[in-house]
Amino acid sequence: MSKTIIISNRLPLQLKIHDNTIETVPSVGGLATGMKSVHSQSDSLWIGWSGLTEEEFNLDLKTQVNAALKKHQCVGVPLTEDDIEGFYYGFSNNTLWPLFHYFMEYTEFEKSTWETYKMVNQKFADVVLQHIEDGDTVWVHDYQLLLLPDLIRKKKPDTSIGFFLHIPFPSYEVFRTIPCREDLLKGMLGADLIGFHTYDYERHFLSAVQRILGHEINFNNIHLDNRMVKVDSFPMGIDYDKFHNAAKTHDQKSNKEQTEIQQEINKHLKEGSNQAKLILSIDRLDYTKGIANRLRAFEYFLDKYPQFKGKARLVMLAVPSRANVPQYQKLKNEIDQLVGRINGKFAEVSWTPIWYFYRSMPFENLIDLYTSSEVALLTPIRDGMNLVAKEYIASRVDKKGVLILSEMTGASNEMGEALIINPNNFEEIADTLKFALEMPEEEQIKRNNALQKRLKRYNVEKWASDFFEALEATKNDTKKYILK
Ligand code: ADQ
Repeated sequence: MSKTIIISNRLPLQLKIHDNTIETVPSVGGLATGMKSVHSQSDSLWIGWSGLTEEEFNLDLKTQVNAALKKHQCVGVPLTEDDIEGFYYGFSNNTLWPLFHYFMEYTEFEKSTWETYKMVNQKFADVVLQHIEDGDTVWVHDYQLLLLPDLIRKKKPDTSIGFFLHIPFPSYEVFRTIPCREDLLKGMLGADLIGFHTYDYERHFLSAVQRILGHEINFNNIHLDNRMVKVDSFPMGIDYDKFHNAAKTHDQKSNKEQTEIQQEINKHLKEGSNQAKLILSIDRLDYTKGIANRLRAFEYFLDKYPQFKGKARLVMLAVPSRANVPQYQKLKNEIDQLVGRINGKFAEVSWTPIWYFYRSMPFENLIDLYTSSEVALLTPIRDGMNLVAKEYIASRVDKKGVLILSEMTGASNEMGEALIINPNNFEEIADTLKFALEMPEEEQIKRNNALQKRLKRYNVEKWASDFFEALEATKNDTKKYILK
């Protein structure tokens, strides 16, 4: 019987070693949730890195690891510390990530990390080829595995292969600067269907293919010598019901059942003179997310509209990420300093303008923050989609709350009822914040009603099933094309 093989850099679970035994914890990230419906089918397999390097476990543990993964229909790709250094921290996060997000000044082109990237993509291919059978369908995810579709195609030419990019695809003028541009495009073109979050990313990719490789393009079909590749946009959704239902039960919790964070928030809301509205910001700590800009814009807002001192508070949550890449360490220091400076400048005895958390939070705490904040302020400089924007809206059971969202996120294309801003325009952010904090409730409800309906309909399951249907259809089109 044919099966589906999902491949991503990381597996949808985390492994922990306790007293020489292995424990598995499922990941809660968007991709893991999104693919759950596909992966839970009895005939699916997920291939990726387990999060533990080869150096981290001995032979005995390795058998345990493989058995634990097998229970979850997963297979690990064995990677060493050097692999992770060159492939993940090096080429993926020092070259592709900044380049694809238009941070050319951060983009390093190093031959050695490119060599490791190629070698690790081959390691993924080797594991896939050990498990693939005729008739299987393969879905490869994201920028760490751009070469994989073609590596599989070369050995298994009849396989149906889909590829989805979770980050932006940059404009041709930016993409052309990378020395290995041809190899990257050829790698992706091993797929039958290539998906992006937005039409813009799709257009950028088609234009790069046309200008760099010279292939003929007909609408969104790329004609290769013996095959056709289809390119399309599939905006990723969230598990709407999970967020909405969690927010519903959250409101019914007794004091005792509440999390520590919720008790703190409640205390703050009850403090007599302290009627500050909460402005929420949540991201991984990443330079693409515009966190420093957001802080500066918030400072400018308090300077321009001093009537909000004591009346508004920024709750900023940053999840530690890629902490051993130098740019991320620099950014962390910059943010620490900015928060300290702004709090020092404006704080009063009963009010601090910014609450800053630098850590990952359990799901219940995210829900606490989503449901307690009157405004969400999301200002990425570039962001493939941005799921936090969608999660915030899904969690607003009473339909109140205002989303301020950067026009540089993929999500802004589908969320026109949000207040859309340019993240580099502090004037606009300050004015929009004032507008949001003063927006009448009826207007908030009207906007969120429309947003919620859309998010519920185009949830993450629909995203995955749309992609699979399109892949199936492409396979049939391709057959016709070959027959002609
Ligand atoms: P990310 O850059 O990781 O994803 P995003 O889409 O916002 O960005 O997803 C972040 C996820 O992490 C959200 O589901 C959120 O709930 C969770 N999260 C955030 N802060 C947290 C915290 N403090 N504790 C726990 N969880 C937290 C990449 C691309 C995006 C694209 C996604 C999916 O960069 O543009 O939307 O993939 O394709």
